[in-house]
Amino acid sequence: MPRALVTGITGQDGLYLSELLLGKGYEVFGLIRGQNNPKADLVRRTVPDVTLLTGDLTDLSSLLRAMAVADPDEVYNLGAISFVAYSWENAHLTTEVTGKGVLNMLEAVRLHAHDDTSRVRFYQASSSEMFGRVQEVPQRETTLLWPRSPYGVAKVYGHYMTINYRESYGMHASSGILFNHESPRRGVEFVTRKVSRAVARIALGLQDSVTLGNLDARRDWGFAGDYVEAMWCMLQQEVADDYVVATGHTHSIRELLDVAFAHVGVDDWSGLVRQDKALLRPAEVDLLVGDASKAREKLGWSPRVRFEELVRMMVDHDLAEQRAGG
Ligand code: NDP
Ligand code: GDR
Repeated sequence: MPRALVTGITGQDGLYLSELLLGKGYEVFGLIRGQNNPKADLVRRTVPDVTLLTGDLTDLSSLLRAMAVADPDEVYNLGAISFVAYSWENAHLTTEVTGKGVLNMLEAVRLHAHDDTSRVRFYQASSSEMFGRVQEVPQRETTLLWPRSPYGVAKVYGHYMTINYRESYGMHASSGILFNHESPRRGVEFVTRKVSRAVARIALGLQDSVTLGNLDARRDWGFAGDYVEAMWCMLQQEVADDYVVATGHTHSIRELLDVAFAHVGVDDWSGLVRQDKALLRPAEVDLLVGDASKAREKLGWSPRVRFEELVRMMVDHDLAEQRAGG
């Protein structure tokens, strides 16, 4: 039975990836931080077969302990402070967790594996946010990185540290440069879920409007359930490498609003959406659209769920959740 250690187990991707790995017969260990983490119950309910180990990406000794207990064949480093807007207000903490946390996890793998570093395969959750200021469209593995947020800068550090451990120690370490991926499990702070939840509540008469920031930014949005398959595929390759994972289609926040409101029968949402300058970011990433041809050719991966279907899935989930009392 292969063994996997997943950091960020309480997050959107941690849950989908755990389900995928358990379905493939893995023994799965999940790193969970904090004393009495409020999301522990959700993990226990959703993936009861996962063994939870206490640890924090900022605490190397806890990572070494987790490695000793899990003794994994594969490590998926999904843990991070992942909300871009928050990263300006908490830049040092974001750097510690999202950036240096990767170094800590790589060191824990290296020290645990002693000289035999290829024994443990490592996945790093890199991000399209690393592309930042538009240099090339669509963005691919070779596109110049120009991050526009403390989060993006921290991810670039983690990305290059992963490559460095591959080149320095022969570690089987891969980075997935994943574009935005969403689902009904997406945190409510992110724009897709904020919109799907608000649209459901407006349709049910529970709120009057939703307040957003920049409506013109464009994102390449896919379904998280599809994207965790790409993570797993990367670690099954003979040689470690880096891959863009994206749909190749881009949509604005306005288009997201069009699809979400249309699903509840509202064609003109202009009176239901407010804009607040406080929600604009100090520096914005205007346009993301990825070229995933390398993942398609080498991993045989392609996304299944399209944008419209994804948005409708999220609104339907939120309608059901709100009807049941939120
Ligand atoms: P979430 O925000 O849903 O989950 C983040 C996870 O990181 C949570 O489980 C959180 O645990 C954990 N975490 C936070 N701080 C620490 C810490 N100090 N030590 C250990 N764990 C910690 O993110 P997603 O599931 O959406 O994303 C997974 C990864 O992929 C992240 O690294 C993200 O940056 C990256 N990514 C995500 C994309 C997306 O569109 N979803 C796209 C590209 C990259 P806790 O319950 O303790 O808060
Ligand atoms: P992003 O996702 O920053 O791309 O990072 P988010 O959903 O937060 O923002 C997407 C775009 O929507 C605009 N926007 C708003 N965003 C939020 N959250 N709330 C609003 O009210 C709002 N109004 C407009 C933003 O300005 C932005 O342009 C996500 C995270 O999952 C990262 O961890 C991951 O690395 C990247 O995707 C790829």
